[in-house]
Amino acid sequence: MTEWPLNLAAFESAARECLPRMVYDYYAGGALDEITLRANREAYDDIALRYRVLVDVGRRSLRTDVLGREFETPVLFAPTAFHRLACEDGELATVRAAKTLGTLMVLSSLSTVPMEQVIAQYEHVWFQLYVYRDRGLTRELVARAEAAGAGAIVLTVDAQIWGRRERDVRNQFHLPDGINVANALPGGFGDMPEREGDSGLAAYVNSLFDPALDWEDVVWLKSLTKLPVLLKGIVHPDDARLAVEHGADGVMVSNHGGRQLDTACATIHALPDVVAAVEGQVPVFVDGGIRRGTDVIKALAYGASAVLVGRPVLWGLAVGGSAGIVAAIRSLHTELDVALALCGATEPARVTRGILAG
Ligand code: FNR
Ligand code: LAC
Repeated sequence: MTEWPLNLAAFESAARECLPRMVYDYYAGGALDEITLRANREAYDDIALRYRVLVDVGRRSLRTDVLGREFETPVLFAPTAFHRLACEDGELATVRAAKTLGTLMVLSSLSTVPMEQVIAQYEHVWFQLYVYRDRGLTRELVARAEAAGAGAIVLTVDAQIWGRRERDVRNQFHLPDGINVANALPGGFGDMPEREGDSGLAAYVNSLFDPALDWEDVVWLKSLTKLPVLLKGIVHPDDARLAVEHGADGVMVSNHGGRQLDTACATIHALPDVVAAVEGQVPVFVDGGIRRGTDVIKALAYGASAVLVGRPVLWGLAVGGSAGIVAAIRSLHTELDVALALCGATEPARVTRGILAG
């Protein structure tokens, strides 16, 4: 493709054109009535910017510190499953894009390329963990990620039971032949059952992931690894406090992109209380519905260290592989750069709460 879509909404439209219906629906969809899915995005529109003027913004940068490392941008890649549904190279294409952009990639447990191959491509990959009932397999996943060179473990805490995603039920979502849960193949959990009349992924998760996960498991996970452990899927300030108490090295405010508990609050509304609760002891990140440069500014203003995007990466991947992701995320960077300058800030770290009206 010589001319890329103009913005992330246009990337999504182009991706819808080129993906099979079952795949597009799996990527795009949310739980039940998709109220949270929409709220994540729309909540940003209701926050107004009270910009500053007459600041010299002639020299600007998007550079951002994440856990002591400097990245080219505050826009990180959220973990998303099954990239080979969008592009033959799958997660290998994604990690190449992360490297080109100088950002961080969080690799899903449900990768369709073995984690070792992905992590070998780039020094800034974190591994997202789903805890299997089979704790031996879980321990092995953590050990493999650490041995392969992952920089942190991101424990997803909002998906012990699968949200009901009606699009996937209707489409009887399953992995086509030749695509599997590559990280779990040695454990014998690489294949997803095809269930008549239901989502194959829901069947996989509900039978294999551990619904008994609790705070003691955070301590257990910390004991398994020297890597930082971040918790993804927190929206309540009391949980943010508990996360810090149990040794979490960071918190990701997320509702899984509206795919789990429908009518859960928009993440940008949950962010300020979580930031207040952790009292600067650990960094706070946010994802969900970030589609415009101004959305990023608002998240930073509420105290996020950086943001993550999920679906925008998948749209770029579907439209143009690795180059497509780079183009999609660069469109967001362009908007962010303009928004920063027009808010009177020269870099993400200089965005303050004062630029939010009200
Ligand atoms: C996800 N998400 C997710 N999260 C996670 O911890 N592990 C995973 O494997 C996945 N898989 C996944 C697949 C797809 C198709 C989507 C859309 C999302 C959730 C993801 O990390 C993130 O929280 C949301 O995608 C953020 O919202 P946006 O940016 O997609 O609106
Ligand atoms: C999802 C997963 C895999 O949301 O987390 O589909």
